Amino acid sequence: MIRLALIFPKDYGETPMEVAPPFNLGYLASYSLLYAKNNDIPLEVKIIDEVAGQDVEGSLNEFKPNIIGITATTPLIKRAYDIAAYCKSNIDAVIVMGGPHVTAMPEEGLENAHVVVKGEGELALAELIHKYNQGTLGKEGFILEKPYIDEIDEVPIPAFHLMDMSCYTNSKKNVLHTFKFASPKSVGAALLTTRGCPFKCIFCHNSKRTKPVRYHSPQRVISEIKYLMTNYGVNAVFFFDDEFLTNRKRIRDICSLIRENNLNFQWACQARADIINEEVLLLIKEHGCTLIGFGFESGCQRILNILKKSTVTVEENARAVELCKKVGLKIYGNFMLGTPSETKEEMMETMRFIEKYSIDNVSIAKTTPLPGTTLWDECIEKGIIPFDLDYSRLNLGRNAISVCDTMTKEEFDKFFEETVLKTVVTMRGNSIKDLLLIAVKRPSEVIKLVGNPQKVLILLKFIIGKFSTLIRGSDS
Ligand code: B12
Ligand code: SF4
Repeated sequence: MIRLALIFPKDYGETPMEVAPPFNLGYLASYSLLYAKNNDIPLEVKIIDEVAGQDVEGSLNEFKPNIIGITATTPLIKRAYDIAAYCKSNIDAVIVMGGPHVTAMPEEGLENAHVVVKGEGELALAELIHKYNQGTLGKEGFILEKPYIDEIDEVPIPAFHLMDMSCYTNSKKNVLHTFKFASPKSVGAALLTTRGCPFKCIFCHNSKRTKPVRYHSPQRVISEIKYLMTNYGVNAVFFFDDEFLTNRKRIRDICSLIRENNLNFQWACQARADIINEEVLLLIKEHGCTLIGFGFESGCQRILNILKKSTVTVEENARAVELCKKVGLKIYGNFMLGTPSETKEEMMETMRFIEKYSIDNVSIAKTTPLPGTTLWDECIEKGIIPFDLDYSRLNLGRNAISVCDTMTKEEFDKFFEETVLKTVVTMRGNSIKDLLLIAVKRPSEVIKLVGNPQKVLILLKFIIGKFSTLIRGSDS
C-alpha cells in the first residue's frame, strides 16, 4: 500500500484566512485515488489541514506516508518549508511541493523538497505515484511540469470525505461570516467551478497565465452542490471562482438546473463589473444569489488602467453597484491602495468611490506584488521589493509590505490604517455585533479614535444610524 499525505500549512503570522476546505488538496486526492484505482495501485490518502487545527507532525508520525505533498501560497511558504525540513529529518518519504508559490519560484522550492511540481498538479502527482509504485521515484531532486487538463470534469469532486467538513461548515471564520451572504445560522461551504479567467490584471495569478479558461459543466456543478447539501447539510454556497459569471450560457444552464432540481440554497459569487447586466443579475437573484464580490480595485481611472490593463472603467464599476442595488443584490467590493506611482489624491478617489456608492462590505488591501504576477516582475525591476523580503508579509493583511512610492513608508502606513479603519467602521454591512468585535479586537485603534473628535463623530453618526435601522426592523 502506498500512503500519500497531503498537507495544507498554516502560517506563523497574521494572514487573514477564511477557514475553507483545501480545494487543491481535495482535487489532488480525488484524482490520485481515481488514477490508482484505474491502474490497480493500492493507495491510501490522508489530508492534513493545519488551518483546520490538525496536528501535522503528529498525523505524519501516525500515518507514516511514503509520499508527502505540501501546498503553499506565498504567505504560508515559510511554514511549508519548515514542514518539509521536519519531514526530511524525521520521515523516510519523498517530499513533493506544489502550489502558487513554488510554481513561481521552483528553484527555491527545490532547495527544500525532493520534487517541485509547477502548475496544475493532478497529472504530475499521478506520474509520481506511478513511479513510486514501480520503485523508480528517487530523492535526487527535480522539477516536474505536466500539461493542463483540458476537460476539468475529468477531475472528480474534491475528496471532501477525507476532510473534517464540520470544521469548515461550523467555523466562525468561514465564507458565510466573511461575506455575510446568508443568515449566520446557515450551513456555509465554498466551491470552485472553473479554472482561470479570461483577463490578466497585473496583480493576479492570471496575469501570466498561459492556459485557457476551463469550466466544469453545469451538470457537474449541480452534482457538487447536491453532494454538499446531502452529505453536510449545506444550504449556502460561495463560489470562489475567479470570475463566475463570464460564461453566460453556462450560468443560464446552471440556473435552469437549480430550478429543475428544486435546489433551495443561497449563494454568492465573484464577477467583473463590466460583464454583468440587469438580465443576468435578475436571473441569478431569482435562483438564490444574494451577493456578488467585485474586484473594483480603484476609484481612479489612471490606476485602474494600470491594474486592470484598461479593461474596465470607474463608470462601469459604478454602474455595476447601481445595477446590483436596483435588483437587490448585496455587494462585496475589493479595493487596493498604494500601487506604485499612485498619489494620495488618487487613493482618496477610491475612498470617495466607496463612500459615494455606499457599498455593503468592502475589503481594502495594500497593493501587494505576489510572486508569479506581472506586478511582482515590475516591482523587482524597479527595485521596490526589499532584498530580505519576509514572504509572510505578502499576505494582503494589515502588516503587508507596501510598494507605494509616492509617500514614505510611515506616511503610507498611517494613511492606510486611518482610511481603512474609517471605512470598516462605517460599512453598511456591519452589524452592531461587528462593531463591538472591531472594538474588542482592535482596542488600540478605538482609543486612537477617541482622540480624534472628527472620527468619533463619524462613529456616533454611524451607530445612531444602525440603531434607528434596527428599531425600524429592516436591517439585515
Ligand atoms: C480559494 C482561494 C483562497 C481560499 C483558500 C481556501 C483553501 N483552504 O484552499 C481563501 C479565501 C482562504 C484564500 C485566502 C488567501 N489567498 Co487565495 N485563492 C483562492 C483561489 C481563488 C482558489 C485556490 C484553488 O483552490 N484553486 C484551484 C486549484 C485547482 O488550483 P491551485 O490552488 O493552484 O492548485 C493546483 C496547483 O497549484 C497544484 N498544487 C497546489 N498545491 C499542490 C501541492 C502538491 C503536492 C502538488 C503536487 C501540486 C499542487 O495542483 C493543484 C491542482 O491542479 C486562488 C486563485 C485561483 N483561482 O487559483 C487564490 C490564491 C491561491 N490566493 C492567493 C492569496 C494571495 C491569498 C491570500 C494571501 C490573500 C487573498 N485573500 O487573496 C489569502 C491567504 C491565503 C493563505 N493563507 O494561504 C493567491 C496566491 C498567490 C501566491 N503567489 O501565493 C491566489 C493565487 C490568488 C491571487 N491573488 O492571485 N484563498
Ligand atoms: S483580478 Fe479578476 S478579472 Fe483580473 S485576471 Fe484576476 S480573476 Fe481575472
